[in-house]
Amino acid sequence: MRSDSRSGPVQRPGRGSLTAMSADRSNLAFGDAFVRQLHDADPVETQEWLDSLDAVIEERGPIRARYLLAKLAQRAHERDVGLPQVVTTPYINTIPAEEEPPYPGDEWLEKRIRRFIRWNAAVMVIKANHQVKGIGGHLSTFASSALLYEVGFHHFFRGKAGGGPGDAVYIQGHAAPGIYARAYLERRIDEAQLDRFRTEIGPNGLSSYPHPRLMPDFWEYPTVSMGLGPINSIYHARFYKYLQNRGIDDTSESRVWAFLGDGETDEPETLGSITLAAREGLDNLTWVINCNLQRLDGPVRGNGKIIQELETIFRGAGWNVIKVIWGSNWDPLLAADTEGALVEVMNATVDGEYQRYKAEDGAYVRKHFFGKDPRALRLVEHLSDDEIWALRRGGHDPRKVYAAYRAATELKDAPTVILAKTIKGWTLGPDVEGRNATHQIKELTNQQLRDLRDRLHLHEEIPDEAFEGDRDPPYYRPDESSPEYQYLMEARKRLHGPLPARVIRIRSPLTLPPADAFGEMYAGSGKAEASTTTAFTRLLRNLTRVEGFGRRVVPIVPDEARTFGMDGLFRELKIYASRGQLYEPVDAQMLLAYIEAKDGQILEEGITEAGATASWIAAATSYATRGVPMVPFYIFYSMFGFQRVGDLLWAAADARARGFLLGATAGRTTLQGEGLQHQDGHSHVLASVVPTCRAYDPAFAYELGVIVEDGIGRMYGNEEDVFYYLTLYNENYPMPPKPKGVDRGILDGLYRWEGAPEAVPTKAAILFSGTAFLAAREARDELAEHYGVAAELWSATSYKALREQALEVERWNRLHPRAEPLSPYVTHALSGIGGPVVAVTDFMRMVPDQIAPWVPGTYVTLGTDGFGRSDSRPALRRFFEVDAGHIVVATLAALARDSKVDPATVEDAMRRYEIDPETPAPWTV
Ligand SMILES: Cc1ncc(C[n+]2csc(CCOP(=O)(O)OP(=O)(O)O)c2C)c(N)n1
Ligand SMILES: [Mg+2]
Repeated sequence: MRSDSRSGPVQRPGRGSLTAMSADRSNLAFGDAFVRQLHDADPVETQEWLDSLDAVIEERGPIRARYLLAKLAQRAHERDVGLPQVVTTPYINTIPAEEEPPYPGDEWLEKRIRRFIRWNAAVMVIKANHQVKGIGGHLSTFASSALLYEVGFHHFFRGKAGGGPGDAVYIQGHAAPGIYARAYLERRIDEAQLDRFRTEIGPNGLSSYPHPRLMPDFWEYPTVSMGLGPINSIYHARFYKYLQNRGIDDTSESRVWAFLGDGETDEPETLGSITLAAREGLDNLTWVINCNLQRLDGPVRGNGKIIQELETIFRGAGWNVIKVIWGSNWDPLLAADTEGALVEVMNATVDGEYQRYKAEDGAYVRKHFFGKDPRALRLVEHLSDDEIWALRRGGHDPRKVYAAYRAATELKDAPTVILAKTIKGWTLGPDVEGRNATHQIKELTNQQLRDLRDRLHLHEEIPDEAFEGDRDPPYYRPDESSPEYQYLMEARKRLHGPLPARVIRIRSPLTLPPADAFGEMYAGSGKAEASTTTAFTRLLRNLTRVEGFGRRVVPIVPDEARTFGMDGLFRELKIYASRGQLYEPVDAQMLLAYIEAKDGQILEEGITEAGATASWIAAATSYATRGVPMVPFYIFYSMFGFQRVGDLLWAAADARARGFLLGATAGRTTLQGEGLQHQDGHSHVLASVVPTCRAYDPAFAYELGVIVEDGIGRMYGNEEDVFYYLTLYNENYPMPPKPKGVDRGILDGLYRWEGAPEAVPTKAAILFSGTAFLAAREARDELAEHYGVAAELWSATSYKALREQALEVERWNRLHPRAEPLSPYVTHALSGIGGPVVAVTDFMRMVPDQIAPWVPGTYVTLGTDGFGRSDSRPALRRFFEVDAGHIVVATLAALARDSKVDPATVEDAMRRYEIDPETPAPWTV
């Protein structure tokens, strides 16, 4: 293909030569795939154009030729000719110097403020490490991005004072020290707090990273697990458009800013949803990628250029890309570079070299960078080595950064990414700047600190005496009457107050649904069979119909609505589509038609569990971000929940998310046929690790109703920062009506569902959850009929809740040795059984094992440990040893241990139910 003469001479990508590289790439897309398929209506004319081009290349060189082609492409674009987009541009700033707006601030005062902040951030981390060896903290991330934040703080980020929700700013986790340092200047935190950076046990502690769970009045968005901030920011911005388009809240005055690291872009979550942002035209979203060319271990792309790589990806995805590579003092050099030699050197230099330059000096840069081309070298003849050294990177130049932010915020219909080139560890001195180890440096010697003080010109503020005797030098904040303080505060006043600040101010209260919204759940299904999934769909529909509340319900699905029988909601609630429906759907005539609408309520996220979870987080934190509580129900394959997006759900808990997660098609034997990758027997184990997740495994529609009703009350009435995980099954059976007096037990995790058959002497209890109810009930009947055992049936809706309550009681007892010991709920509830307790679940035994220490008497658990596989429900239940026969045998074996039945009885049951003791255990095969 490449040798085809029609596509022109093959250009080999020269080492790092971007011009060559981009020409080569566009040949592939443009020359081959496009031109070869077009009809040449006038070959003579074509040849004339080609000859002209050849002549320009030969006489004026490739740079002139490229200019002319670019100009032609520009004109073609202006005249709507429709050419494929160029995705890579030369390694220079996107905004030319002459198009920069004037800087609106006082550059000197802003520089002074930055210096104070840089100083305090460094001293805070260093002091923390002197106080507690190894406590950690980061100096160089913020050192590289200080200006990126500060331009935002002085000129862009809107706060919440005055009642509005302001902007949402996702701060890079490792930049936290700089944010504290600014808050200190603003008098929002004091020295005592700075001294407690990373010492959170006790009062006044500052958390290592942004954690709303730990600093609920300060941090808003957890970001330190790389990749999660970026994806959350996209869905956050999209959720603002959703609120706007549905007429629920005016979000037009809020922007979502996300600051991320260049290394962080390797996370699939970072780049995985960027096309959504472009497709949805999220002009309320601005990403600032701090391209310091380094990650933790070393260079991000030593052999390439991360900025160029990201430019291609983002442009290809439809984002507006603004590269901020070179500072203002490069402008005269670039203006003088009439032959394009300097740009060529810039293009040809790889990041590993750029990093090295900044760890050397001006003479080195002259020789190794400019020296690559004699014409480039001539451009800097008039500069001293020091002046060459002072040539700045774009991300450290306020004018360049301001111009980029301004352009980003003025653009309509597309998200913007700003690729800002910086130096990791900037201003921290030659031992830190650009060094591969810079990320983890958290201490500076007394001398290094003095040097930092000198570099920041803080001699007056931090005099020499401050360093005497190897003391930690003090923090510094200018007096309230100082011009710096006045300037800083004035800017924040103009922009509606400080930031970050997590303020819960309900601007649009939610009316809770009345009890009768749950009536259908409580009535039962009579003789008709239903699954808990269909019950949930009814409940969801009923809730969306509740006047005043229904509009706040946000159903979220990742391409599984049909799987869960929710397609019936498409017509009634409609699927959210920011541009409405531009086509007539194939099933338009049908009742269950796929209806999209601009004010649609359902968020149909497509096949992205990470995206759908981020979407859920956006809705689940709307009470805080906007003061508009929304009630999200995110329903998904339970196997693709915690297992797939566990870290996002952890971040959701950190962010104090409130909402419902529904793990459908739950269970390792109930979802028949699907096999190893689909059958979930452990999401309740994974859910058990999240402290604020209330996890339930209901068996009946009424249990579901009770849990959701209580959940809405807790989260939206009582303002509890918890969320719910409920598993739903797809097996049908008649849903019983709600018995009297069971609500408390359902919520606490356990209640007696049915007493034992009377007049049967031997006692036992069977605890079931979810669909294990069926086998439990059958086993109860078999035990009574064949073995004279009277087993009570108990529904165990939440082992997690039982365990947490028991742990609390146990702790109380431990710490109150003189008091009469209290009894955990589970112990108390099961105390009157008078026989063994057998628990059966469609999840791993680890789930019921959670309560083992507190069950009185003999306790046996049956569950689905091992890999799932495809087969029928009866075959799977036999295989995993959770069918009625196995429950009977387990109950009798427990009774035999307690010497209440003879071992021969157990053997008899094994024969009756054809259980072979030599069968290998399911988790071993
Ligand atoms: C998911 C995850 N993996 C690993 C880490 C550990 N980690 C913290 S910072 C860092 C490097 C960050 O590099 P970059 O994104 O370029 O940020 P910079 O500090 O250079 O601005 C790593 C690997 C993490 N915080 N989260
Ligand atoms: Mg980096």
